[in-house]
Amino acid sequence: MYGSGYIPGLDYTKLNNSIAQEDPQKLAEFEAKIENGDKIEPHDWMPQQYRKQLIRLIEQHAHSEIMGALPEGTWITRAPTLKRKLALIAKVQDEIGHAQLLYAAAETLGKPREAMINDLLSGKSKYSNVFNYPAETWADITVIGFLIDAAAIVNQLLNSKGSYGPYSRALKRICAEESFHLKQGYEGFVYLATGSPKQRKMLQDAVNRWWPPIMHFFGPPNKTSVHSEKLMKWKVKMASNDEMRNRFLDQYVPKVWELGITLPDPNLRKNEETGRWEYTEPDWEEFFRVIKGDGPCNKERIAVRQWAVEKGRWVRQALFNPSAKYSLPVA
Ligand code: BYC
Repeated sequence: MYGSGYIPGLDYTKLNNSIAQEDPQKLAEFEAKIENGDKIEPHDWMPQQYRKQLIRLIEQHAHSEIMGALPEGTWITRAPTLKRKLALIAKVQDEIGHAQLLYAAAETLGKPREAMINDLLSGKSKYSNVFNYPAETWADITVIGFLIDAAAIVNQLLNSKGSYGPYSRALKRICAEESFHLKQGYEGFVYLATGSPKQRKMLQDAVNRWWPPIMHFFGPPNKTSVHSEKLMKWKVKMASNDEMRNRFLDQYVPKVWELGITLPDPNLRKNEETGRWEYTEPDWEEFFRVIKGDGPCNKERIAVRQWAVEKGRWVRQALFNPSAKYSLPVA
């Protein structure tokens, strides 16, 4: 009922976690291809666990894009100027487009889109922690546009060099658009940081609120990351969670500090000898609570998606099965 790139013939629900039963010859050839930097394409042989992990990760990424549009979407009607309203509408539209690209990439692995949406609604599939927090003021939109888009670009630029062709190509296109969002976000951030005392305070408060979720964005520390080892071996993930976090801090903390905006961590500093950033570990218990569905906005976000599924059903029916009878929703 959601259409597009789904390749039938594979029962994704029967994928298991074991590589022990894989044909060793095929596995060796697959790993040699990856080692060589070749791309894996949908019809190539791949271990069950590679397929399963990719479905999990790409699907989670797609869900994050549609959920990410929600906090931003709540500010379209309240944007401070027409210029900013138009730019925000365009950005939200882009994020939904990213989800379309990513769902299509995940479908090439055998999971139908309807199943992905059902798993999002039931809480079986996760989406990015950051989108479970409210956007309280216009400055929150600016922080999302600058720092969350920046964090996403660090992750996506690296993984666009990954081994699975459809994901890698989707990420390249997404990064081109995200780079534009980042410029837009940074411009808005500089505008508030160099504005009136009230604007600066609004921005500083938003940065303070968003800093812990942004630190969480790259996932738990390496030593507790569950999937990194396998994903990095198979070049799905091109850097560890801590490495991505470090790259983000390296590129963006100086940009925040040079505007006189502070970050709510007294231990945040770059160790010039090691080149690594030192920081207070964010509250990882909060992170796990939020991604398991107990964040400030989880219920609200899922309810909006549920509403969209119900209100859009007749459109999907009309598109994919035009001769069938369908009923228009009552306004
Ligand atoms: N949020 O073993 P680990 C955007 C989960 S949207 C939620 O290290 P992995 C934008 C993880 O799933 C772009 N859950 O995981 C849109 C696992 O749980 P399960 C968002 C997280 O996969 C609109 C457990 O924690 N980007 O830019 O090796 C407006 C253990 O973690 C998170 C993506 O989605 C998290 N932050 O690495 C503006 C990138 N972190 O599944 C902007 C795609 C970890 O075993 N995802 N978990 O139950 C990835 O690259 C990887 O999944 C991660 C985590 C690096 C995030």
